[in-house]
Amino acid sequence: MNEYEDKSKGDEAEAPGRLKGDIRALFAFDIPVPAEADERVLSLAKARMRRARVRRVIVRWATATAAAAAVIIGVLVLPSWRESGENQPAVASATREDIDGNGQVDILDAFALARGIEASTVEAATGDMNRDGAVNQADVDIVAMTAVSLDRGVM
Ligand SMILES: [Ca+2]
Ligand SMILES: [Ca+2]
Repeated sequence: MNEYEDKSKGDEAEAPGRLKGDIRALFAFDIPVPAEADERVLSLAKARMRRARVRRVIVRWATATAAAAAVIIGVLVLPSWRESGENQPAVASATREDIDGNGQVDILDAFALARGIEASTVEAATGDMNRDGAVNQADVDIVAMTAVSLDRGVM
């Protein structure tokens, strides 16, 4: 039996006292570190943490800016682009179903005709789509069906 052998027999083995002392001596550092070196290491670590913090702020700011840009594009730019007619079906502006006269037949024309009927401001010459002599819901339905069928033709 040499001096490093474990003499304990229980489940919790424990290193003998001399082995513990030898291990401690092996890993004990007694190297003097100048205070300037300590300060330099500390300041380098702080500078590195500051740069990492700035990077995180920049990433968060860029993410928020991208999200805001997406919202702005979705809310402001896309509707005006749609209204510009670039992706609207080419419909003859002289169609009777174009109630508001903007050159396109869409569901807003049906809505405008329905409002006109409700306010009794539509004349038979402009609102009587089926030419039955009356301006009523049947004419609104014709305008709505025209708008829907034109939308389907685009897709
Ligand atoms: Ca129209
Ligand atoms: Ca009619």
